Amino acid sequence: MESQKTYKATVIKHTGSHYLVSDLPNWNIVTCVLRGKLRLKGSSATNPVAVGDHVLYQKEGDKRGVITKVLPRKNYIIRKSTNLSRQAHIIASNLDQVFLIVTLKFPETKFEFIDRFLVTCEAYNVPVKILLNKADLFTPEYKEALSIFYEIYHESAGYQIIETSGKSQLNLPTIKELCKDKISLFSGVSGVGKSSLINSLDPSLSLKVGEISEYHKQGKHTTTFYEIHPLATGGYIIDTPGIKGFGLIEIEEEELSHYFPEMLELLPNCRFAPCTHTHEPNCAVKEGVEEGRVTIERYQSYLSMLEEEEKYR
Ligand SMILES: Nc1nc2c(ncn2[C@@H]2O[C@H](COP(=O)(O)OP(=O)(O)O)[C@@H](O)[C@H]2O)c(=O)[nH]1
Ligand SMILES: [Mg+2]
Ligand SMILES: [Zn+2]
Repeated sequence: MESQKTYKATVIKHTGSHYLVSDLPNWNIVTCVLRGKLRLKGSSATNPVAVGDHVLYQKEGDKRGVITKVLPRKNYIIRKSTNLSRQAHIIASNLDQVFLIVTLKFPETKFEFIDRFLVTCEAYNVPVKILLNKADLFTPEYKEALSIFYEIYHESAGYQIIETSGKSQLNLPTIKELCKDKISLFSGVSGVGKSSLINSLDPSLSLKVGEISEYHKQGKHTTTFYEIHPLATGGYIIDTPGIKGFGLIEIEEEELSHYFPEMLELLPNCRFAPCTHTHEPNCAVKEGVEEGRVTIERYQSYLSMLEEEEKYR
């Protein structure tokens, strides 16, 4: 039999049984299924094909096709399905950047979540910026909390922080500019205003706001899936439907500190290599904590991740 022509495309949506693929930057959508044996191969991930994947497919009629191959991923964001689970889920792949949306209150984003997410971005080579959202709520009483936040994540850890508000439109032109010609994932826990912010960037998307949290959805059929949306002002964005926590995956104990930029800078000066920066003498990271170059909050997150990783050994 003559071998069939294959086409290259990007997965823009996964709906359970089907994958919508498109020849970006065009927007010709073809509905695909997976070739059977593709399901079996591959990693520990529960999903063999993720949004953002570059795939090869064969046409079956005009608007239908069969995915025959997933091309190597430039990067991806992966999370444990639940905290106790060994199974992992690839959220999205081939990302140019991630915006981690966090809030100080309503809801308060836990440092633990932020640090786990940032570690995953570092481990899987995804550039990340922090959007401190709902900035319209920042009354003078937030001054101290804000300065602590900047000290931990900007001054010490080195991340860029941009204050945003979908409500007051704060810094939206900056975000639009950053999104141009790129594929960006907007992530963060439920309720921080991701969908609202994306709607403010492009009202034509009209994403659902105030969705129920992951916790309440458990056991029920859910219709929220990851999806790539074209932004009117250029670029593509992926919203994250309600996540509550973030379980780390496939990170070795000895390399964990490499994914804390402020520790990575110091660890060549540790006496021992590898050093876990816990019990070892002459540890540059522990000295960094004492001198305040590494914040105690991030060091504690590091220790708790280390402990958790040990549990699964
Ligand atoms: N004060 C304020 N509330 C916001 C803002 N953005 C979203 N919200 C509210 O926060 C809740 C959750 O918003 P949503 O966009 O669904 O958050 P998501 O779960 O992260 O997608 C809704 O009640 C929104 O009205 C904002 O910039 N300022
Ligand atoms: Mg949402
Ligand atoms: Zn050390």
